[in-house]
Amino acid sequence: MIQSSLTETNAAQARALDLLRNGRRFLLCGHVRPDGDCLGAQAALARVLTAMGKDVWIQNTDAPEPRFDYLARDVKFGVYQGGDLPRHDVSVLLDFCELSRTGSMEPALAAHASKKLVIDHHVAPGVPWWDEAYVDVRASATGILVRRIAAQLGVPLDVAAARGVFTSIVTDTGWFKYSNTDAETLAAAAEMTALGVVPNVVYAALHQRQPLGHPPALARAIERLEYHADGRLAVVDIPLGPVDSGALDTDEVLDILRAVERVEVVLLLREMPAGGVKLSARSKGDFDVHALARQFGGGGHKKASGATVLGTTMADFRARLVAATLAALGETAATGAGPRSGGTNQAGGGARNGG
Ligand SMILES: [Mn+2]
Repeated sequence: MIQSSLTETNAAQARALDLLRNGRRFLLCGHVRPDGDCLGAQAALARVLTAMGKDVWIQNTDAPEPRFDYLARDVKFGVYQGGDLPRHDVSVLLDFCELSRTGSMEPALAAHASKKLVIDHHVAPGVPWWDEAYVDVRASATGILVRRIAAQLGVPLDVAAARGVFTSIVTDTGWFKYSNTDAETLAAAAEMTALGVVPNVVYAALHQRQPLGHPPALARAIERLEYHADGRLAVVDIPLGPVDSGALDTDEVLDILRAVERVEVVLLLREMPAGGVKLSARSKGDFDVHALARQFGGGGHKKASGATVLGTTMADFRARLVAATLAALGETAATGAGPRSGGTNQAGGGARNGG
């Protein structure tokens, strides 16, 4: 089973491999605010293509967070400054498939004559617009797909590529604790370790370099917890201001809320400095947060999805989102009540009301 996913391809994946073999100059693009899977997959694919003698540029709208410095030592993560893109004949989108998620690079990428290749493990919304795609929605991380691609191209991974794949895996599986962790994931992690990745060093780099403000920011975020539907739904909204969300590891907030036995769905909302509200939705059981996020123009996976909603206020979006979630849970929201009152159990003795 593990071997077969490493060697077997479907027709679309075979065409994607041909494009990687035949292309000469590659531009690897990530989504805005690239996460560990996106950056890890970019790093790994950059090393693989470089080993094949290709010219490779990585370019994202946003610079990697400092915790990814250990990846940036081996590959250069370019930041798009506007204007012309590097000369290239294949653009590769890793860990997403919507051109709009490249942020400010979108117009330049859309106008460029390059072939567009998507390497992704998300459920694709809408009509396919790309030239080729290497997609498997069952893969736990995009980095897993890059490992498969390297094997299928016959290119061994070096330790820098292995660090990328390992980073992808641990980011998207929450260090092997989410339901997407499968045998291929663990086999890949073992292989990357054999190639020289030191797991505890990666863990320390990613998770033990928080600023002094992190625990207080975490505490203030958790204080905003509100339960609905007898605790089946946990909601935290973080407005601009009171919580320094720059100092906050939101995955940690989501993990803490999911640890509550009754909680089935967690919704984390953040007011964004540039406007709009960003949603991170997680499910612990059968609840489909992908279907929920789709209602608000987002996407992702069944148990982990997100959306960024522009032109709304936190209160308005939150009310619509909670109502949609309660409906999907088969719960009826209390009528005639604001989002913070009826049908809501205040957490922490109503700590919420003070803020
Ligand atoms: Mn991913």
